[in-house]
Amino acid sequence: MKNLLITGFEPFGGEKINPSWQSVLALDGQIGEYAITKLEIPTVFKKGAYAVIKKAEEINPDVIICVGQAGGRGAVTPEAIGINLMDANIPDNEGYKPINTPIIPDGENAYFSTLPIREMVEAINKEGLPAGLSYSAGVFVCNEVLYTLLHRFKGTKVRVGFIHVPFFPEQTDGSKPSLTKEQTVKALTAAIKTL
Ligand code: PCA
Repeated sequence: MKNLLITGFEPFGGEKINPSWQSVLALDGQIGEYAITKLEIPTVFKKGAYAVIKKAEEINPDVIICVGQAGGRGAVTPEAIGINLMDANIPDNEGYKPINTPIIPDGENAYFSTLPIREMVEAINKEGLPAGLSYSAGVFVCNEVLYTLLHRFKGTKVRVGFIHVPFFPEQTDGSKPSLTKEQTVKALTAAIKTL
């Protein structure tokens, strides 16, 4: 049995729920040959990434997938790249709003995801659900978590990546795209089966 650590975020930006954690929480405890460990992490710079690293040091996962909300996106989007930049439009859940600040001052400019992101997109599409590659995880906490983890696990056997998911229907008046929890869980499950 292999180990997958999968995380979702707490709500942020005035939302009452975060579809990333709601969906992660609803995943089966075992998918294919992976035992699934689920973790909710704070939408707070540094603390979110630290929580993932701490749990990873405890359970030695083969793969880490972080899932986050991308309100306004209409598809489940595996992220291709994390960049060394924080440039927040809104404060994180502890009021920190870094502008034009590197995540790791002497770190690489960027790292590529080490997940099978193309296969994941294909697998989700095969379920009849919308998916696409994304080449920007933004410049808020999600990108910071992705970049920090790719930096931390570079050169190790641990595969690391990030998947953004749309709003749930109850988060929008219909003017923004959404996927239900059932659809999002189905998409994440299909993605995990490509590992
Ligand atoms: N989405 C935010 C941070 C937490 C989340 O779920 C982001 O895309 O940066």
